[in-house]
Amino acid sequence: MISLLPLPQSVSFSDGLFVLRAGMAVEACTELERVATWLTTAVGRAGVPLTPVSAGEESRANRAVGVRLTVAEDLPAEAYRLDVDANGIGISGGDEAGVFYGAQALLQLLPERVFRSAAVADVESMSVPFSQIRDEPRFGWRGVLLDVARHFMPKHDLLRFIDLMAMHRLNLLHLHLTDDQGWRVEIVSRPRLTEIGGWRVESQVGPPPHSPANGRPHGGFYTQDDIREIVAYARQRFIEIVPEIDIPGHSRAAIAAYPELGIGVGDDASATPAPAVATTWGVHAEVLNLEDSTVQFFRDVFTEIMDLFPSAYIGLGGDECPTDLWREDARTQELMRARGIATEDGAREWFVEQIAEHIIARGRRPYGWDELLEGTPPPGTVVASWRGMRGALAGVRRGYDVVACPDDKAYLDYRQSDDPDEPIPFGALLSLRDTYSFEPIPADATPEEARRVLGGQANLWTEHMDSPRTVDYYAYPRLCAIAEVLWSRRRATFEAFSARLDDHLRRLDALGVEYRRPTGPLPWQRRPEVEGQPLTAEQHAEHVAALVSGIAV
Ligand code: TNX
Repeated sequence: MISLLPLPQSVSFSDGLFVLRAGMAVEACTELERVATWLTTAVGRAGVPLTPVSAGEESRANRAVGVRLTVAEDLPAEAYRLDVDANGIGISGGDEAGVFYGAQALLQLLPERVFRSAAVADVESMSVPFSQIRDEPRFGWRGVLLDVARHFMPKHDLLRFIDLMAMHRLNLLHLHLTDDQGWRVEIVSRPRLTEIGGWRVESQVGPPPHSPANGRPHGGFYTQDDIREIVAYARQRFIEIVPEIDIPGHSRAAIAAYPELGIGVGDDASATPAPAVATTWGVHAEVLNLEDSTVQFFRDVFTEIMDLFPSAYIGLGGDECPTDLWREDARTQELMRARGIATEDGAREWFVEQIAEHIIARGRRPYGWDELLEGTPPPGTVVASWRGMRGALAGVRRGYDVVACPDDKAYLDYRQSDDPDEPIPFGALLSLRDTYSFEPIPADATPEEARRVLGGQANLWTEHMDSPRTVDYYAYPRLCAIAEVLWSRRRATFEAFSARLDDHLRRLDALGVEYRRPTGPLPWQRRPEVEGQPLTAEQHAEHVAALVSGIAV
């Protein structure tokens, strides 16, 4: 039996094999040309060259049709049907994306060598068991956050990351592009953001505050053409990229580049030197000031971002914004009085609102962290619940659409086991089993409230992932579990999931993914020199409860 992952709504196999041979046609209507080309390329490079042909085209007459791709009016968006019998392989989808997901499922029915980049056997055919699959996703927001700010991911590796997402039918990449430790996207009108903000002199190795630094510069950024390329590449794989520019906290890289955005930096006697791009992790005190010019600066930044990213959602952060500098700064207090802002928390809400309104005015939806619910974000704002599920419940009750990414189920920077060899143990224990128990709908939500849960996402914060190889280790196989939770309309037992995963890992092997082995880290995946800072479940729960107490449910 073949293991499919994510688990389809229904699947049945029957006796018999269809043999897909070199030279066979992949027949598709014009609307499905992109998917036909994608499938032909995937199977072709693994050694079975197929030929895409238009449905009804003459040239089809002299070719056996191996695969037929069609759009089916009776299926909803993203749903597909896959039928394999003696006549060949038929994939129909409710839309182009549905057909693409059917094609992804087909690859899993083929021998795992289809996931290699070139032929490894002198056989120009692959056999497919007779089968029937009916499938449709549970959620429309099947996301992953990738933090390219803490550690930059080179473009080539990001494209590979997108391919792996598509294989798991994840459809939304939340790109965390800016933070205290780096600014990773070119902004043409403000070049210093990447010239200065795009690199730091060294990095902390291990959890803050006490881990040592490595003395090694780190940097990198995507040019606007890189971004256009990445967005188009993702779109071909039915993945929407949602950019995030984090304001008004997590802004030290921007302030390092343009000190006039910060607090207490000026030419009077009280001026302090501009901060450098942060070299340590954790929450930093530097925040944006409340000047009109600073708001305008970020309106301009978001305008360029919205021109680059066609996404319906635009991330503005809003998380972890310390208010001490605002409280202590006379000019900020003066601005607060002038703007009728009573408290420093109100100052954060005010700043977020200036940018949120700018996003809404351009027909997009603001997207930010659950700290936004400590205030009242504009209607239409989408809230990501990260400090457990409290933000998700509070959000839906107040009429907001939410995305679930509770840290205790979906933070893939947390340690995968209690094994003393686990690299840089950090946060609570988040095993594969834990990720598979992730449930995006808050337990107490009514059916109407549940409809406001757009879906969920895993978050890959990269403080402790200094290379794409390490991202592989933290992401896989836990991301396989989360992908299944977000896609599948039925939940298997963890044991049944694990059994399918064993087969699925052979696919990841063929692709060269350096996932965490079920037996633990390989010797070179360990970091014995870094102490880490594991928390027990109790310590972690206490920590989160204190953080999230500002949100009323
Ligand atoms: C909290 S989640 C953060 C990130 C860190 C992460 C580490 C969120 C909105 N903020 O800045 O990288 O914890 O686990």
